[in-house]
Amino acid sequence: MDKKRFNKICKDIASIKIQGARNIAKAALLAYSLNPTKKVKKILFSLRPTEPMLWNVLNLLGKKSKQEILEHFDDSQEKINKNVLKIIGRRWTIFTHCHSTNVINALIYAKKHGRNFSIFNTETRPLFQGRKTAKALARARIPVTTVVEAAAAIAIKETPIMKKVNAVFLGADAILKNGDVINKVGSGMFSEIAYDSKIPVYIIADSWKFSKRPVKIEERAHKEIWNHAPAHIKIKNPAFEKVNKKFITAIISELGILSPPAFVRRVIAKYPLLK
Ligand code: RUB
Repeated sequence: MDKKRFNKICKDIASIKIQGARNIAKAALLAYSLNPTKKVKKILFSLRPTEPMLWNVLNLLGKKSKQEILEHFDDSQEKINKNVLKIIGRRWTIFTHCHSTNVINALIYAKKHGRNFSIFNTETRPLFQGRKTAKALARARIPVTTVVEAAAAIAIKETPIMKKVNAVFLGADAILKNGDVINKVGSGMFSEIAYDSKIPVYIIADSWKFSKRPVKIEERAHKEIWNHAPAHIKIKNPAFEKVNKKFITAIISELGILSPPAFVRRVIAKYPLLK
């Protein structure tokens, strides 16, 4: 195997240089196909513990070809884009968090298809993935305003442009069999704020993020929050958070625009091999 290439992919996944469920799964597929052994699979699974799309993709290899799996990523994104286009209203303001390729690609597609909307996004501490999102949207000429997470309630409920945002769009790392979703920490809190203000919350995600198994929440290095913190200060750095299905208006995937329970029924029927 090309050890140098393999190690570089692992390092980039672990350090969040490669981030987001979809990019991680694609990169892991590439790394695994360099040397498809049980040991390599175990190493790849351990890099980001909250990523069922990574497990699903590696477990499907053998039952589906690498080419078929790669095609799935693009086909499903195309269908997601078309589904998202159906729901974006005129002059909407949309709130989003962290960096999700499923969300960003759908927004760029909507812009290209004549939708006029603007975005509020969070900077996403501690690693600032929100800046990546803001840059990608600005490059696509989508008006974007970045806020600190602490300003999220203000941004969601009373933006300077409109009374409140029209919708919250979030990606997903995992969609669980009870219909709850796991996404970047903060997602649960923002969804609850939106729910209380009767603002719809859409999860925009490839259905291969579905997991029948329980999913562990990754706890990341404390130094991401406070490097060289004085002694006796405890730091917690959970990377993800559950979004209760009651806050979710719909999961928009390649399978359609579905309520969480309807999504779970559809994904199990369509992809019985997903674990
Ligand atoms: C990224 C994150 C994204 C999901 C979905 O967290 O929470 O919303 O992974 O991304 P991190 P995508 O930066 O810790 O990986 O739509 O790209 O699959």
